[in-house]
Amino acid sequence: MKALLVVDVQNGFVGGNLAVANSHTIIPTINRLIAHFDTVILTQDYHPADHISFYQNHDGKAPFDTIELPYGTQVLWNAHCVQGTSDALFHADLQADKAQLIIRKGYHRHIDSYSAFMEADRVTKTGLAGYLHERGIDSVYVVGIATDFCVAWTAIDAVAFGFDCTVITDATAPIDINGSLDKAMADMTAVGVKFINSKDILNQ
Ligand code: VGL
Ligand code: ZN
Repeated sequence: MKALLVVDVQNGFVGGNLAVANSHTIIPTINRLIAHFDTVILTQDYHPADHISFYQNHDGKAPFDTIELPYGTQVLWNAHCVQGTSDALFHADLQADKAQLIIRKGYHRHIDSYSAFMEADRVTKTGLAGYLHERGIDSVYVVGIATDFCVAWTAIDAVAFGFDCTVITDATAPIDINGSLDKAMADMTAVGVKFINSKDILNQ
């Protein structure tokens, strides 16, 4: 059994507080994929206003600076996808109605979470792996934003949790800072994530 995992197609990343270039162009493709899959799961970046990943919460820091945290290096982002704000809502063009599950992540003040499976401390789990296992899903197809952060970490963790994982590349959009896209592609490839184009699925 397979599932489509739609990562963070939210206002914040589509023209919002952490706008990702050209991210609106992938939404029609994602909608066609949603129509094609029987099981659709959405993730939602969902931070408290005092979240540790926001540069505004650190004196003297600028967007894309990094800090060292107990769990490793953390990129500092413009404040985005704050709980209860329109920035955190799914983009209006996304056909979100069909989704059976929404995983909210990044809501612990002291821990960021790019992955839909496990937060950046690499200890705190979201419960997604258990949900998929209980549903008998062994194969996940990942789309959404951003290719080099939440999509990549989610795909890599999907493999780590024992799932067959494919990223549908033309249904993703990257941030691409300081070589992050090349690194993410190499990291995903190294653990066995597969890559396809949406037409490989939609035209069959
Ligand atoms: C993301 C940076 C910060 C993402 C989320 O969805 O890729 N990137 N929060
Ligand atoms: Zn975030």
